[in-house]
Order: sequence, then structure tokens, then C-alpha cells
Amino acid sequence: MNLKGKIVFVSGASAGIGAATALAFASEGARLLLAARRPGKLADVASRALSLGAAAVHSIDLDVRSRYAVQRTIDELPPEWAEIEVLVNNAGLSRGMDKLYTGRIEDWEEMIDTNIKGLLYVARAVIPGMVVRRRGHVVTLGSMAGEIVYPNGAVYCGTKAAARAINDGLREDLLGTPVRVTSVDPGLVETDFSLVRFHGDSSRASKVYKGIKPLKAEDIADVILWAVTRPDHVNIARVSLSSVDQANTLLIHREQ
Ligand code: 8X3
Repeated sequence: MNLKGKIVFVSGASAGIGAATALAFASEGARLLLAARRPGKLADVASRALSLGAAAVHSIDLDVRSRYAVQRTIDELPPEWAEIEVLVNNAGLSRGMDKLYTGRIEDWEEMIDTNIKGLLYVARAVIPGMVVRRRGHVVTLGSMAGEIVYPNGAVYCGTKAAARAINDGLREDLLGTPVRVTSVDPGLVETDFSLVRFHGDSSRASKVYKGIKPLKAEDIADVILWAVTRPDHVNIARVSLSSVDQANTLLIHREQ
């Protein structure tokens, strides 16, 4: 599939995997609809995307937790931006790492509202147009955390297990249409993920990646681009990927 001039919507595009994905699609000459909560950081990604070859960029200040804002954003897209071809449903986060019985309920709500409900709101707003146009590809950012739960991460892992079920259900429900559905499920990726998880505690965050060579955001963007550029009749259902130093969420090799 040639992405030149195709409209690609990336949520959570201001940093990490979302920003790397935006830049990967920019290099292919796509038209980018970039959504995130932090307009300053998003503007920076937008200008880098344009310099890399994006055909055009339209930035949207959006919190996917707001059901009505998501629907309004999609309903009110300028006509030249309405025909979304690829949705990268990426916005998500982890907050806190605590035993379930002592966890902060505010952290849980933020994860559930973003990783599950936000994912659903964006999917619900974008996919009907793909079905009508009989073109489209939905990429859901899952996680290895959706496969095996790790201690102190039950709620985050639960949201990613939900994303996996939602992605699989979506593929079933889109059967009979040409719309493709892919879940990309990374293990440890060195982004702001752990800094956000630990509420800005950088020394705690850096320990997560100590002694391993973690995946980079660009590694995930590369897989997303690969899945989207397979021939039209090929649906990559799921890609699970990790650093060579990680076998699964529970088994990690660290150099001392
Ligand atoms: C990110 C992977 O293992 O840090 O979703 O939770 S992990």
C-alpha cells in the first residue's frame, strides 16, 4: 500500500510511540491528523513531520477521555481531512505501580478512562466512515502486559487485556468489510512511559530499563508501518514484540 497523500490519524501523537509513528508515516508522504493533549509538544512533532515529507499535517488538541470532544472532532473535520484511511489508536498511559488493595483509585480511573474508554470513543467515531468508504486500517496499541499480568500492575495489565479483547472483537465485527484490524503489543519500550507511571520520579523510572537494551519508540513505529503496508488482502492480526532481553512481562534478563 502506498501511503502518499493518505490520511493517517494518530492519537497520543505528542510523544513516545505516537510521535515516532507520526514521523514514520510522514516519511512515506502521508497526510497526518495528529491528536494529543499537549499542543506545544504536538506542534513540535508536526513541524518535524513536515520536514520529513508529510504531505500535510492537521493538529488537534484532544483528550480522548472526553467522549463528546472525540465525536465532535471527527464530525467537524474539514472535508479534505474527513476520509481517514489509517487509525493508530495509540493514546494510553500507565499510572502507579501498587498492590491492588492499596492502589490509588484516581490512577485506575485515569488508565481505564484513557486506555479503554478513550480507545473505544475514538474507534466508535472513526470506523463508521471506513465501513462506508470500504477502506481503512485500525491499529490498536496493546501491550505484552495484556498477555501476562505482573505484580503491582493489575489495573494497567487489565486495561491492556481489555484492549486486546476489543481489538479481537472489532476484527470479528468488521468481517465482511475490507477494513483491517491489527494489534501491536510491545514489551518494555524506553519512552516517558515509566516517568508517567511513577508520577515524574525519574530515578525510579530509569531503573525499569537498567541493564537491558529496551525497544525504542521507532521500533514500534516500524512495525505499525509494516503492518499497514501489507497488500490489501493481508490482515496482520497481532504483533507481539520485545527487546531480546525480555521473554515476557515476568522474565527479563539484566546485565549487572
Ligand atoms: C508496556 C509494557 O511491560 O512495561 O505496556 O507494562 S510493560
